[in-house]
Amino acid sequence: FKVVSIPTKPVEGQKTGTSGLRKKVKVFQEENYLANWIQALFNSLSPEEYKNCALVLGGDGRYFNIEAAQIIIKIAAGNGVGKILVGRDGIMSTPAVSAVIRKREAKGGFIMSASHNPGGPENDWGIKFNYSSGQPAPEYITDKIYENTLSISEIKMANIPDTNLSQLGPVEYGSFTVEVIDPVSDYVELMENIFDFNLIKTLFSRSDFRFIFDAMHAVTGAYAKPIFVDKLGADVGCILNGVPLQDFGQNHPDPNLTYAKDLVDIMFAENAPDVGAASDGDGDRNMILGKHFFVTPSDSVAMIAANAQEAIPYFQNGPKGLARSMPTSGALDRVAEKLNLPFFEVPTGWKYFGNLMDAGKLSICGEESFGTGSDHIREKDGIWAVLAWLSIIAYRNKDKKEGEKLVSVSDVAKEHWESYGRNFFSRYDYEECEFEGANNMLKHLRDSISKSTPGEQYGSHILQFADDFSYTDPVDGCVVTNQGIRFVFTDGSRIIFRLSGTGSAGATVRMYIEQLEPDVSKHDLDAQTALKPLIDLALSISKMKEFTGRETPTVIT
Ligand code: VG1
Ligand code: CO
Repeated sequence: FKVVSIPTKPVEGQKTGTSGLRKKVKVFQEENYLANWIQALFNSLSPEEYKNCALVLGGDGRYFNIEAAQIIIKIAAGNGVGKILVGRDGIMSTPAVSAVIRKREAKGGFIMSASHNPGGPENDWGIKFNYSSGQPAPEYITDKIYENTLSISEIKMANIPDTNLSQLGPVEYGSFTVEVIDPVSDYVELMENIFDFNLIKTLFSRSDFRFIFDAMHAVTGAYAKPIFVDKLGADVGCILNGVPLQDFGQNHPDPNLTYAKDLVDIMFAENAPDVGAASDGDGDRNMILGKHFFVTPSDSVAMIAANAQEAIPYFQNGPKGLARSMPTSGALDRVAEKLNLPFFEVPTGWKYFGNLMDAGKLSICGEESFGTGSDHIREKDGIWAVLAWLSIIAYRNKDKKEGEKLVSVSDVAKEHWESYGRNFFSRYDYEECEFEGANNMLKHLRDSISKSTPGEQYGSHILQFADDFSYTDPVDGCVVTNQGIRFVFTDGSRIIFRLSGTGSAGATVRMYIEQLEPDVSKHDLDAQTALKPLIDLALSISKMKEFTGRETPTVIT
């Protein structure tokens, strides 16, 4: 095949955020917009990182993925890539891409997804690049890509025909091969090696246990039936919204109390199932519900960590270390302390966990934003988290006879709070605010932290310190700054503010509130009630309303 050189000019604004480049579909459809970024990426890697090597390509099934896949394949061929392993119909979840990169020793992979952002012609599209151990590209690579987007002048594209993405198997063009692979099988095999599938199968076979999974018309629709139904024997009716759609059925494919409303209604109805779960657009997030019970993600990772060794074969020698993102609650810290494990607090975004895992310092980690995972891959993993909870419930009930009362999700959670205390947690999102107001609010907060002094009284709390979080990677020494403004109090409560790095319009302000409650008699309080005074304090410290003009948040979790 021939390589055609296409002249091009730089376009503004191609800097990646917390997780890849996300814009409206219409922006990506502008001439050379995607092609420029992909070429800039190749310009940022050294030739040995891609020439004659394999790269993986997958996506969450959203609108524009099929066109985008063809562009990416041709530019990869034009730059001398040896092989592209692409998921059938362009489908592959984020965790599965990470798994396939690792298993097939590819040098990296592309994920066509804007994750939990809505899809369709009027909504969002996105692209992420993952590196050779399957982790999101580190900042020095994404910075380089951005620099190269500012000076790009040429796109190298192979003049090969469009690939039939529905036809499994390899197609060769001289030195370049594009192979359409089953997006599910490598991933399922990995899950079977991590969990005791027979244990979960026994739970599913009980007449007194019911499970429900909401794929939100997103990518886990492709994984749910092969895993929950075909392998584990669940009833096929347990899968809601199981067909991936280009517009996710016009919903936000975001598994939280606001956007996974169908599932929440079912789980809080009178005759609710025992375990309910959902995953997001690209399959890396998860929400776990018990009957009439919501497991807040910060608790979920702590509870998985506390139960992992006994319930999950992969962790039979105990986890090596635990980690969470900075705004995630301190529930996990207490587990690390009790199990005497190394513990790390990293900035928001999964890319910071990878180095710790590669260095053998970290096994289980999570984020408050419905992300949970382990070192089996280098991404957060929605289905993994669901299987982890199913394993815990299955293990706790393995000796229970039919009809005997089962240990429920809420029993596991309440027992956990009893021994560790409960970290009440809530996040308020103010989506699509004006940039100016949001930035001024952050400026005001930076100003307040510089004037604050430890020991000061804030409501009923005493300030331990206030800062703008920065992180030094203990493995490679890289430093990142300005990762979120935090007010940390002596009683373990925290108030945190940061701006989102994943939106495609305006500025999204996130406010995180946490308070530790050791008193068991208060554990049954609703989080919003328990946190009310601290929330009011946070709103007044930040002058939220004054700066953003918002009376109420758009999403509360
Ligand atoms: C959000 C979450 C963050 C998560 C990121 C990507 O980022 O807060 O914890 O890692 O999304 O998740 P931000 O910058 O908007 O707060 V996903 O499922 O979009 O890959
Ligand atoms: Co996601």
